Amino acid sequence: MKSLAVLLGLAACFDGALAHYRWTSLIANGTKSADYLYVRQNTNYNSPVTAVTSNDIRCNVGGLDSPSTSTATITAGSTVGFALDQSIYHIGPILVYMSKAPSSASTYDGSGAWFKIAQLGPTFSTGQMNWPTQVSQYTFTVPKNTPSGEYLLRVEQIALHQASSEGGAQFYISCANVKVVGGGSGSPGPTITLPGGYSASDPGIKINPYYPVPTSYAMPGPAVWSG
Ligand SMILES: *[C@@H]1O[C@H](CO)[C@@H](O)[C@H](O)[C@H]1NC(C)=O
Ligand SMILES: [Cu+2]
Repeated sequence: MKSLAVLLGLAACFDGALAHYRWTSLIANGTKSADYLYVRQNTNYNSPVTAVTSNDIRCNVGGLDSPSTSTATITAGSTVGFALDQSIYHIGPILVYMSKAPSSASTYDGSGAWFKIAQLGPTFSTGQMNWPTQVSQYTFTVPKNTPSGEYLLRVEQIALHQASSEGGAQFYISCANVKVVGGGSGSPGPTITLPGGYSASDPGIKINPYYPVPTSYAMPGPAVWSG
């Protein structure tokens, strides 16, 4: 007869079909906005994206267009963020990217160049790799030198609990429509495309986070552009 612990363990493994934590709202001017006002709503309840070669890696399933999503005005150099509907409960890094829209953010499909503006990885202590826990929001600075204009702002958490086999990492993604004002004349980079910028075999994407305990972690994607 199976123990309760085993049953719970099995339930935790079949998480692909369950609703997960979602990045539902944008934080700007120190205020959390309404759910899906500025954040494009995905249509998969965050049953996570796992194929890095899919267009879904940009803005999640259903996020490539979102005519009902508004565009938030944000000031270059200010603190912006994303809040979740529930705290993150799988280990893994958080990364934030931007991509300039050819015209308006609301009609942009994210097929252009993406640059990274923030990331949060693990810390290491004797024999341990420690991940951020109880994260219910993540805030960061939009570089002061970001050129003014409309962008997609993309946040992702990459869950690594099943990442020891290729295709096992889970990508929890949301994109917001933003209009940067008060910007500068920086040249954001290095850039990647999505899909394209990640490989399923990247050392930060295919990794056994448990054993042997890693002593370093390579954040996926390009270096952070700090302006
Ligand atoms: C933030 O404040 C600026 C300046 O008052 C305003 O123009 C902008 O709309 C605000 N953005 C949001 C998302 O509330
Ligand atoms: Cu899960």
